Amino acid sequence: MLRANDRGSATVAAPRLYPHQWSWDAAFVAIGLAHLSPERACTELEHLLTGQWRTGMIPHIVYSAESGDYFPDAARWACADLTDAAPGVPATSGVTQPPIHGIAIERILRTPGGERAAVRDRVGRMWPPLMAWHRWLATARRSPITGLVTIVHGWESGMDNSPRFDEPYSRVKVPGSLPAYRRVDRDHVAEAGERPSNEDYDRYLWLIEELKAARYDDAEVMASVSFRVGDVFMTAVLAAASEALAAAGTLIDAPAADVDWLTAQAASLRAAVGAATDPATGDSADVDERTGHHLVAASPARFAALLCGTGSSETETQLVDRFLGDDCCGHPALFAVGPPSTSPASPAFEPTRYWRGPVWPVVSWLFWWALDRHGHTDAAAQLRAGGLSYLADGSFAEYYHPFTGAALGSRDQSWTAAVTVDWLTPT
Ligand code: 9WN
Repeated sequence: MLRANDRGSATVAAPRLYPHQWSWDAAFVAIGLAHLSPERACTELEHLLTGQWRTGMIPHIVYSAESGDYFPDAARWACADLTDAAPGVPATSGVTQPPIHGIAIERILRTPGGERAAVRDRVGRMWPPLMAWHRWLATARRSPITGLVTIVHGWESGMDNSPRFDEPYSRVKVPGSLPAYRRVDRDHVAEAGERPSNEDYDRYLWLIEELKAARYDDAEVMASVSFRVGDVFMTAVLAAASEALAAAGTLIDAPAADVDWLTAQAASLRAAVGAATDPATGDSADVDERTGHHLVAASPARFAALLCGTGSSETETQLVDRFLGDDCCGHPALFAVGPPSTSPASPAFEPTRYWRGPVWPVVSWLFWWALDRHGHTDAAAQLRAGGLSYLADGSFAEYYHPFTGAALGSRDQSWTAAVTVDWLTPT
């Protein structure tokens, strides 16, 4: 399936619904491809980097000139028309996505074949752009108040319509001047209840207009866009990826100053996640940077501290128990162990709607990876077994019904296939 979605040097996120390259999808795809060919895994990330902005931002979509059937298309973003920071070719979107790439880079190097000189050389050539990416996140996007990575669009979180963002989105007012658009996504997912609502989409599209008005200038965007959230999940992912990239750096003899900077960043990001975590419950909360409100939501982002580690084995063991408990992966009605995108115990839970209930295999994979890395091997084994139960139907769906295990959303989703390859390959 991954080969069927391969367009030569990039893999489409899904053949019908997502016919372009997405940023965090590409990182997961590279993790899967590494088992088939570490060189092809490098190609995937190199292609993504052709879309990198001069600022260092890796955009969330790198558009392919051949397949246009996705909205918003490149013309709607108009990035290269509005800023010199964006490349003209390939065309890209104007927002970013979770920085999983450092994790992919370390895994490529540690997968059999990753030690080959040709692979190390290619990672070495990607090193400066990857450093620029991490430095951009650290400078343009870290809140001086909370230390969290700030997102300016729900799409940046990767969990677009999660209840995490209900409150900040309620403050995004869509004027009548929103340019008309047609939802192409609904051509590919017949069930309206599996996708975000039309009201959500109006807000998504209005935020693009605000970003365009700011000409995608980082400082102007921070000052003017009406959605700004300190994202605790993204912050924890960046901490974990910074640490993984530092480890990769030592494998390829990258400059020591870069490795030290990444290690220090990881520590400071972990501290920011710690500061956003309630010591009584262990829940981490996003922060609405416009109001200072802590946004407590029953999504797996609550367990962000598990992704980057807490630094205390006692706290972490308690948090693992809660993560595997009734309110998350171990809810008694679940088809198999896995973090539902919203807890069934929450009033916001909708079992089939996108990030408001279904289980997403890539999220299970990410927590599995982190738990395994931090020595919680039994918990990790439960997540892997549960994840594979959802995947056993062979549809490689985008997400799954948490109670029945039925495939939902897009089919033949590349990142779903990629994590399956990774889970099934003996190490
Ligand atoms: C918008 C590609 C992407 C994922 C996101 C997921 C979904 C896009 C959409 O698909 O988002 O970026 O059109 O709904 O939410 O996490 O990267 O698979």
